[in-house]
Amino acid sequence: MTSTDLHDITILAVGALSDHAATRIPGIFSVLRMEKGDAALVTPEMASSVRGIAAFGAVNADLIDALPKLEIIASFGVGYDAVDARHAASRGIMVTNTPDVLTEEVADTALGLLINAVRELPRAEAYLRAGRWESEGAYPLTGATLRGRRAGIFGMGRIGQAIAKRLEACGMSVAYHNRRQVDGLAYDYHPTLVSLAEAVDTLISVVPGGASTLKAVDMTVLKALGPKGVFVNIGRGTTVDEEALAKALADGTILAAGLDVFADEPRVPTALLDLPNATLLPHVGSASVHTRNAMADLVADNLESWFSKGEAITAVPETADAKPKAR
Ligand code: NAP
Ligand code: 8YV
Repeated sequence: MTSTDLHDITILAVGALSDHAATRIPGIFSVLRMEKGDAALVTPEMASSVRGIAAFGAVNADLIDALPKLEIIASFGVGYDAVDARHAASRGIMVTNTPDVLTEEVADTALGLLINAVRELPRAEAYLRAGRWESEGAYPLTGATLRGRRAGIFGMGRIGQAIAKRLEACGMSVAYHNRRQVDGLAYDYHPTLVSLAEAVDTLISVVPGGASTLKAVDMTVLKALGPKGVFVNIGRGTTVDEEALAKALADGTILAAGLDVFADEPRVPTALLDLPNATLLPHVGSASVHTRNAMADLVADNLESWFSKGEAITAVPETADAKPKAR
C-alpha cells in the first residue's frame, strides 16, 4: 500500500498524545481523537471507519466491541495491562506494545530511586533548600549505604536485566524471581518471591501488572525483606499491597522505599505521602523526550507496518497469531 493509501485509513488516538505522536501519526493516517477510552464516546463516524487504535490510555472490551472494523491496537508503553489483550485476541485483533526502546531509561530511573531511598538524596536537597545546612550544619550521615547490599529483582525481563547490570556495577550481588528461570543467566534464581526476599535486603519490583502479580508484594514478603530492607517499585503499583507497605515503612518492618508507580495513579495514598522514608516519583520511569519519542515512533511504525505489510513489529504474546482481515 502506498503512503497516500495509508491516509485513507482511520486511526483512533485514545488519550493524551505527546507532541511527537500528535505530529507523526496524523502524518501517516487519518486520525480521530478520543480523550479517554470509553465506548460511550464512540461516534457513528468512528464505528464505521476506525481500523486501528493508537492507545495512549486504557482500551477495554466495550471499546473494542464498539469498533467493528478494528484490526490493531498499538499501545504506547511496554506494559499493556490497561489494554484488554485477551479480548482483542478472541476477536482476532492485533495488540502491540513498545518494548526495548525504553529499557535503559527505566533502568536508570530504578537506580536513581534506589540511591535516593538508600542515601536520602531528596531529603538532603530539601535540607539545603530550607537553609538548614547554613543554620544547623551538615546533613546527618545516612544509616544506609549501597555497600554490601544484596539485591533481588522481581521480574528479570528486559528492564530487570538492565537494572541488574547497573547494580553489579555498584558492587551489589544480584538474585531474582520469575515464574521461569532465565536460560543462560548466572544470577541466583529463587522459585518464590518470599524466598528471594529472605535472601536479599534490597527488593526491586519490575513485573507487569495484572492478575498474576496483584498485591504480590505483601506483608509476608516485606517481613522477609527485613528491617534493613529497601523496596523499589518501577513496575506497576498494583503489584504491591500499598497498605501493608505503608505500615511496614512506618513501623520499621523495612527501612525505606522508592516508588515510581502506584495502584490508583495519579492518586497516591496519604499513608505513603506522609512517610519520610518513602521517596516518590510520578511515574516518570520512561519520561524523557528521547525515550517517549522512540515509544511514539514504535506505535506509529507498528500501525504503518500492519497496514502496509500485514505484519506487526512488536506483537504482544496474546495476539502473536492475529492476521490482517481480508478486505
Ligand atoms: P518483560 O521483559 O516482559 O519482563 C517481565 C518479567 O516479569 C519477565 O521476566 C517475567 O518472567 C516476569 N513475570 C511476569 N509475570 C510474573 C509473575 N506473575 N511472577 C513472577 N514473575 C513474573 O517486560 P519489561 O520490558 O522488563 O517490562 C516490565 C514491566 O515494567 C512492564 O510490564 C511495565 O509494567 C513496567 N514498566 C514501568 C515503567 C515505568 O515508567 N515505571 C516503564 C516501563 C515498564 P516470567 O514470565 O518467567 O514470569
Ligand atoms: C509509560 C510504562 O509511562 O511502558 C510502560 O509500561 O509504564 C511507561 O513507559 C506509560 O506506558 C505511558 O503512559
